Amino acid sequence: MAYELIELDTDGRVATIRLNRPKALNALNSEMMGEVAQALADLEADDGIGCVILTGNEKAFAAGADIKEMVDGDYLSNYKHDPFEANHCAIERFRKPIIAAVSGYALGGGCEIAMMCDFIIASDTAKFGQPEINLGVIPGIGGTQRLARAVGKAKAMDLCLTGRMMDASEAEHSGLVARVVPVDDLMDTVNDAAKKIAGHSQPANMILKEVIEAGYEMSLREGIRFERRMFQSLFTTEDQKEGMNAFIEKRKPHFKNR
Ligand code: CO8
Repeated sequence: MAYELIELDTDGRVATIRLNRPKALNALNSEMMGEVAQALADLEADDGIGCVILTGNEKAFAAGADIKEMVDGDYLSNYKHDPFEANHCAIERFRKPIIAAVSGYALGGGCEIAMMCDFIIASDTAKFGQPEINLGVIPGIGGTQRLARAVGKAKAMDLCLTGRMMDASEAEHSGLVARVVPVDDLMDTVNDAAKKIAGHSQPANMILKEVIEAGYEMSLREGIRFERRMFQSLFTTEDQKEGMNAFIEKRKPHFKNR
């Protein structure tokens, strides 16, 4: 499928979705997020893809939801058609590993979609924030919830109530970001991580993601029990036999993703 506002590239088992509205700092409009949702649906169905990277450009991952598209919105049409739910939430529903590669601005909805990914690798030029309060609104696609879980209540309150930006170093120290690398190394670093992930057993990757995510909605005891059941379930896969036998035979595993 031809896309207008994103670029989709594949390299072996890794696919990269690049948000591509540079003049608007990749502001998230419905068309672009519809394309992201479509691309993710195709990549999820494609057994040849094991990991996805979501990125922007050097100046902006995304500077938020498109304010010009939102300005005339009204409650009833937002409620009835919920333009945010279907498209943006395709990222949080995506079942294969997805990494956000963030350089420049990740603000408002941009920060929120980065947080929907499994983890964020940022360049040292990245800036994160939830500045919606400056527009008379609040985060609307999970920012208040995911940010508080990632960085704790105090910093989430600080960021959301003041609308200030947080640099890459503060984001890493507060737990929002997994790694920070020099801007010129960002895509190589993320590609290396994505290739490594895509080379693992796909059922194990998907179950791992599901178990960690589920833990946020469960007690510790329930989470541990769920982890144990899912660990046991992986002994139904050929990949478990291959992975363990490869270790014993001192060779690299060749996972068949089943
Ligand atoms: N929406 C629409 N256009 C934008 C946005 C945006 N969020 N951000 C930047 N742009 C446009 C500007 O209007 C400008 O366009 P033009 O050249 O036509 O005037 C162009 O991008 C470049 O922007 P600036 O000239 O402002 O660039 P600067 O380098 O001076 O400033 C900033 C960069 C600081 C990032 C600044 O652009 C800015 O503050 N942007 C808005 C950030 C913001 O408030 N984001 C939150 C938006 S609300 C939100 O995300 C709600 C999420 C919940 C709902 C999810 C639904 C999708």
